Amino acid sequence: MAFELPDLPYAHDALADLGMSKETMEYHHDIHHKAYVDNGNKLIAGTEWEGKSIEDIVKGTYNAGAVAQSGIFNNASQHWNHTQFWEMMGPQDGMPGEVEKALTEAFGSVDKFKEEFAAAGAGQFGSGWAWLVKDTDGSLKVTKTENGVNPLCFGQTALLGCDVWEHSYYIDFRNKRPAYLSNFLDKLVNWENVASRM
Ligand code: MN3
Repeated sequence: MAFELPDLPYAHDALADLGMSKETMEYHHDIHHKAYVDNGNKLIAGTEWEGKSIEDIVKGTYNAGAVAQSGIFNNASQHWNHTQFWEMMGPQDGMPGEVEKALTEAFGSVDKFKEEFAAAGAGQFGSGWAWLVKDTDGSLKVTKTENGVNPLCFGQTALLGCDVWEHSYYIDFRNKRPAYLSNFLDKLVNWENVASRM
């Protein structure tokens, strides 16, 4: 099935008061994400990947250790990443007890989790993502990945992801990636969605 750009799960200006402006959403969703969808569809047409699920395409085209991943991988993974990212944000009602408990058990406290996640995102050199994942042994871990690489590549479940490509924060935070990350963790995360992924 061809890739399709999903609608945002909220209005373009829904997160503006929380630190992600309408302008960022218009560029990030309507232009950047759409480009991954369109380019992915062009590259996949006529190949063995046509008609395959996006998860199969991401896992099947990931080439561990490759400096530059294939065009199909890059576009498919970024389409998947952004689809998750939109769902992982939203006006929030606080953190469900089960998430607080799991983070406290794994990291010592919610604040310690946030410190580790923010450090991973700030420490990713160049473009990439910071993640909270459920690893193959069931444990929760914070990871960072370059470019479009994501937890699917390692058999992990993505519980939370933050896009640290400059296009995600430059309009609202300019070069201040750490400020973007702390705002993301404190105001933008839809913890109900994180709970549903656990
Ligand atoms: Mn992005």
